[in-house]
Amino acid sequence: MKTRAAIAWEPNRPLEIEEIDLEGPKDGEVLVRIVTTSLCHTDMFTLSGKDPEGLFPAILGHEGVGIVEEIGRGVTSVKPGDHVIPLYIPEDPDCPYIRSGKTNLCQTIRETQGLGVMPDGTSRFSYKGRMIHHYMGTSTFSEYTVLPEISVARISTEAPLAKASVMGCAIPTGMGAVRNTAKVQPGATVAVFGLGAVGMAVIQGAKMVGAGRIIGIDTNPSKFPLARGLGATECIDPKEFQQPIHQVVIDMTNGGVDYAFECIGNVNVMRSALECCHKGWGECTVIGVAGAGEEIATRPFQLVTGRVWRGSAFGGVRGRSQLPGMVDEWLRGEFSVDPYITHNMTHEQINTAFDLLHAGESIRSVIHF
Ligand code: NAD
Ligand code: DAO
Ligand code: ZN
Repeated sequence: MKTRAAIAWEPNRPLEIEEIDLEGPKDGEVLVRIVTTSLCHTDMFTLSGKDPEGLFPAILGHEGVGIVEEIGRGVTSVKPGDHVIPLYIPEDPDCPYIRSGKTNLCQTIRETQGLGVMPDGTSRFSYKGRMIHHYMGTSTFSEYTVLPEISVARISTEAPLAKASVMGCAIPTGMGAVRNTAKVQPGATVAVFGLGAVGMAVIQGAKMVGAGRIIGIDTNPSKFPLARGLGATECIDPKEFQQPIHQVVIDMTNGGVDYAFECIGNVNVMRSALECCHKGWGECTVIGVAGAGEEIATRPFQLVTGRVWRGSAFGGVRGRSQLPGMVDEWLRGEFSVDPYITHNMTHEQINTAFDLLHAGESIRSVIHF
């Protein structure tokens, strides 16, 4: 079949919308019509060429929602008409990592997904006979995409598809990091570095679990009103201080925070986020994705004296078994996705979404097909 898709031909080149060829779902695969997709910093990072796994040409996009149109042989858990969120971390109940109960990092299709192809080693996308890579196993910047059955989460048909794309990455990543990874305790003091959609979801998650103080930190103060609206008790701009930001936070909190989250992808800030944690118990969760070849550093004594450094992917959320429940929380009114959606646009305007995110002017742009 044909589908309209935004092709990333090479790093730093605007996406080009073309009608491309899409092969139908093979065994164990599903064809999904994407209704909306939103732009995450990670798509922009891959287009920048700094992503160690970035492959070109590719159909980017990993934060989306759609409707199952067709299923391949052997697919039993979804059917045409189901509403689904594509998962860049699949969930195969037979994967030993999933069976361990210790992680959401399903490995069943890890190798082929990293190579930009489907589990049989081939791509479903092509343009004038040239193979185009899948991206993160999702490729939601195409009106139609093909995914493995284990890479879709069936959600309630009550969820408005015009908004649900943000449940495909930012919100579960931030909220999940608070609940599943850091396990923030009621009354805790929390520092959030980076107030994009991911940082905002950390703030919202921290408020929901009853954190006492939530300190938002960003070099772009235009993010502060929304952060306060979602639950930040204080917001600070590192540029306004003479001292290093970790020292500022330590001074504000009588020795450091209980939990810090890095939601930027900056290795220097990852260090600050660790070092602003309280001696003896403070825990830093790294969510931001750093560029190829970058490394983090600290004095080992920071760890010897009780601080913990850890990371979180997709908020530790197991997509098929846990994401539908998070969507239900949204539908019950336990949180709102509206504050994250600062812009709505058409597929043809997708490069504007990149410009807005790059300029720090958007939280999430939702692209409607
Ligand atoms: P975003 O671009 O919307 O937000 C980043 C924020 O960081 C911006 O508000 C920016 O002003 C701020 N910032 C930049 N440099 C700063 C500095 N030195 N100090 C303080 N603030 C600074 O990005 P996003 O979509 O919210 O994503 C955030 C990060 O999380 C990215 O690195 C993205 O790749 C990553 N991510 C990781 C996962 C995961 O599962 N681990 C999932 C989604 C996104
Ligand atoms: O299992 O080795 C693995 C990696 C799984 C993918 C983890 C991706 C999480 C970070 C990328 C940001 C997503 C928007
Ligand atoms: Zn993302």
